[in-house]
Amino acid sequence: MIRLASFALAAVCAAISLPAAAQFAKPEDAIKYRQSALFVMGQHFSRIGAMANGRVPFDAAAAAANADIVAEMAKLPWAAFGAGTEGGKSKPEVWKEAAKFKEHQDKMIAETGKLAVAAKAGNIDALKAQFGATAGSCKACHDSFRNQ
Ligand code: ASC
Repeated sequence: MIRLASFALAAVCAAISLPAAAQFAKPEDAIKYRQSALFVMGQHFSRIGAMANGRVPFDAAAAAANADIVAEMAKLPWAAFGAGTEGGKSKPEVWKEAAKFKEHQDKMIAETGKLAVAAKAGNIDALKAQFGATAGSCKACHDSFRNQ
């Protein structure tokens, strides 16, 4: 039993310390994973956008719940851009300009964190402003790193 438990622990530790690319069985899985994470994030972000743009009535609790999901999802895609996972809509610059790509990731994670804070303030104007700043961080990265 102890031996089984220590084997399981060793396997978990190895999984955590492996390079990100090795966490996906194949490159297509990494591409699907990052596209899925960005899709889910986009769905919840657009629900906030609908409120920010006045297409649906402002609902503070819904905005806060959606913004929390956006902020969590924003952390996920990046581990799936490892070496050997070129493809999808990604431009080669993702791998050629890794430092710049990382700056965009960090900026987007920071903006979505601020969006979650703004959404909890229950103030539509603060939400609108931070929705715009967050969308700007999405767009800036897409302009340089995503094929349309
Ligand atoms: C969205 C969404 C994006 C961004 C981007 C901002 O709602 O899905 O990718 O905003 O369009 O320009």
